[in-house]
Amino acid sequence: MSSAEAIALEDKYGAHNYHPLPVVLSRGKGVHVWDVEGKKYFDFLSAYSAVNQGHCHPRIVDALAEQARTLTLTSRAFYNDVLGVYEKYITEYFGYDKVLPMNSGAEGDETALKLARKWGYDKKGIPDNEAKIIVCENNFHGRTITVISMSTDPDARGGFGPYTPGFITVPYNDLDALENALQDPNVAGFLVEPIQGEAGVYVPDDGYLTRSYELCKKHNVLFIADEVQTGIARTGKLLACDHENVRPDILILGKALSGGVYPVSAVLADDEIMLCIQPGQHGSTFGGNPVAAKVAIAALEVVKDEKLAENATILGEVFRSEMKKIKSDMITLVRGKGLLNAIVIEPKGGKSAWDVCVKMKDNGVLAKPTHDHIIRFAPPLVINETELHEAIELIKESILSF
Ligand code: IF1
Repeated sequence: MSSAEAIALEDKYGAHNYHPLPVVLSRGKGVHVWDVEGKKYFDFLSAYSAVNQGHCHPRIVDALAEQARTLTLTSRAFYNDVLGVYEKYITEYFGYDKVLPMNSGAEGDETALKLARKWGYDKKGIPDNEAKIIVCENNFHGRTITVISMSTDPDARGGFGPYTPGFITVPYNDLDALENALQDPNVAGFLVEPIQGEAGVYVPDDGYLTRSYELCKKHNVLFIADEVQTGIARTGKLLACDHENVRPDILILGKALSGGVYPVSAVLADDEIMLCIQPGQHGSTFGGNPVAAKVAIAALEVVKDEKLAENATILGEVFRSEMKKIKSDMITLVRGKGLLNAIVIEPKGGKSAWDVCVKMKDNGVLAKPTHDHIIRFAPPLVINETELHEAIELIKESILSF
């Protein structure tokens, strides 16, 4: 199949809910992907940080294959011999009493919202149906109706009303605004991305997470961290919250929890919160299935065994310093943490971030703009220094070609 044929099929038979870069991929291995014509690329998007362990990591694929031949799905109507082992492994791995396993990141956020509201009613004594959740402007937490009800992005939320009520929006990285919003006694939780990914890799001021957490505790409000994109070693620590030693009351994981091999998400919390949901009050057909459980264990083992967080810290520094050396008036800002980075592109001669990404594609590096003028760079965390320098040269060449 040619690229043109594949694109035509998707255009004719698939919903038009994306506008992909014109490249048709057919194989992935480690930091590389190949298109149907056999051209090789560095993947600098990693499926939005779901492929932190590298494409088709053998240990994770083997875990998938072995369990897929044994028992794929029991539903939670019955027990199985894998889920409990996974639940023990992941709760000890992140240091929480319990986990509620789901599939997508959005389901993880929805689960966290239900937990926070239920805790608000059962434990904080908020009057029924009055619970509020504080969220940040320019957040991204998924695409469901309730999740976009929290969004301030017209593209994400426009045209899908009516919206779920009960959300208070504050500016990101603004402690005064948060403290002000926390005066409302009916606030159950504060949901925040430790670094705002989709917004363009906004790294908050040092201390923002710590002070936010402290303000939440002062007002008996749950601190809920959405680490779907920033978690699993992406920012140079196992969790982005670890940079400030903040332990979220509710932790939301997804994406690289499976290394991009299978849809796996998870919500972790201690008993006081988690046990507010009782049988029949939440669930999912595939949530915590045996294949997801085995895949997630393997994906988490790889993170530790291959020291992906340490590698992300070291190579993230290299990447940002090299990006800052590029002599181009198109680059107005370089920011990020670990291997979650972005450059802000000033359009030049009618050329935009999209044009830079198309040029990078031609030069063998795949990345995609977010919000028109920001290019996010997030290679798999298994990248080594030689590969990073090779990719940096291709990125430089692409930008300097304008
Ligand atoms: C798309 C964005 C990234 C997320 C955070 C929850 C979710 C996401 C912090 C939901 C998902 C994905 C969704 C995908 C593109 C990508 C994305 F551009 F949309 F915003 F990464 F920044 N919390 N992000 O980043 O997880 O339900 O997708 O498994 O929807 O276009 P999901």
